Amino acid sequence: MADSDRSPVSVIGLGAMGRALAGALLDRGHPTTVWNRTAGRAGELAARGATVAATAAEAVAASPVTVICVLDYEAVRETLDPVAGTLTGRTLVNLTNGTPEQARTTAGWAAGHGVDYVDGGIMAVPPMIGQDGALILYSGSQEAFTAHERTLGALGTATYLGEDAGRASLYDLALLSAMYGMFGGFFHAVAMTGSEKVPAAEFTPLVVAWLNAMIAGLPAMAAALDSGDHSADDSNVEMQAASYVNLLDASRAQGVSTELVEPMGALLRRAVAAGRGAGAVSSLIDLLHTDHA
Ligand code: FVH
Repeated sequence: MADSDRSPVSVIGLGAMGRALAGALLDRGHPTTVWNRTAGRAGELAARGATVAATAAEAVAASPVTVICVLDYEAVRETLDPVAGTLTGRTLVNLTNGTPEQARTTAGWAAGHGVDYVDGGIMAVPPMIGQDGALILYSGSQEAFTAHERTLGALGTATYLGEDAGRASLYDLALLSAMYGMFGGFFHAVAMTGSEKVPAAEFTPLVVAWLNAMIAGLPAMAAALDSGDHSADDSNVEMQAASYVNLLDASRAQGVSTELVEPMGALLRRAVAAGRGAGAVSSLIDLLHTDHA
């Protein structure tokens, strides 16, 4: 069926994210069929016009495209293995968080059953779904993505990353690692100032301003990473390794655990020991690459 503003869609998984996805589809006028392992989670969606399927097979049969968003890939396979025959000839969009390897394996499983497969990574929290600010990364079958692009646009800004089904999940997890790094730094910073009773709300505007200033430097750092030229810099690794010791010592003295910030200190020390002290901090990434598992 050609994609239109009102193509029917089925949504499997009605956790916080699945409910938001189904809600966004209903908002755009898509006939939406929903199913969840545990009954009773579709009440509000049903009141808004969703059809509640009695089984996963019934949900899959109701639409040319099924979106699944459950806890993990084990739950995906547990749910979809028994309905693979019903999925044949239809499109499966899997927005469950997982690894690139899991995405590629699932793409292989889908191909084996004649299912068009698109994997995805949601860079948004449930209240953002349906808005342009919700970035959703997709990879896998280009034909299927293009066929359903308008429908997927109901969920957020759809960005297609290529035929490799694992690519969306690689980007998703990489972006999450950047987010967790930021959270870790923020938590540690607030713990330090909190050790002297500074309210987090008072200190946080400074954190935001400082991080924004540092974020502005990321494109230049990316250029250094791509070119491999880590020479031109005013803040070399040796200087940063020396001042990092103060960060660790002060944290301990303030009664703050250093568990979130130790790894960067260790990497700086390793870089100095490897003779990289004169280079820019972007050179640290060279030390992170290990062979693929
Ligand atoms: N919520 C968020 O902020 C993030 C944003 C980015 C994307 N993630 C990923 O989305 C997936 C679903 O997350 P969620 O927030 O909907 O999670 P829950 O509210 O905990 O709901 C989990 C649903 O998964 C179903 N489920 C769990 N195990 C199974 C299974 N073995 N078979 C079938 N379904 C299963 C569960 O069903 P039930 O417990 O109600 O029966 C919920 O529908 C996830 O990958 C996030 O990383 C969300």
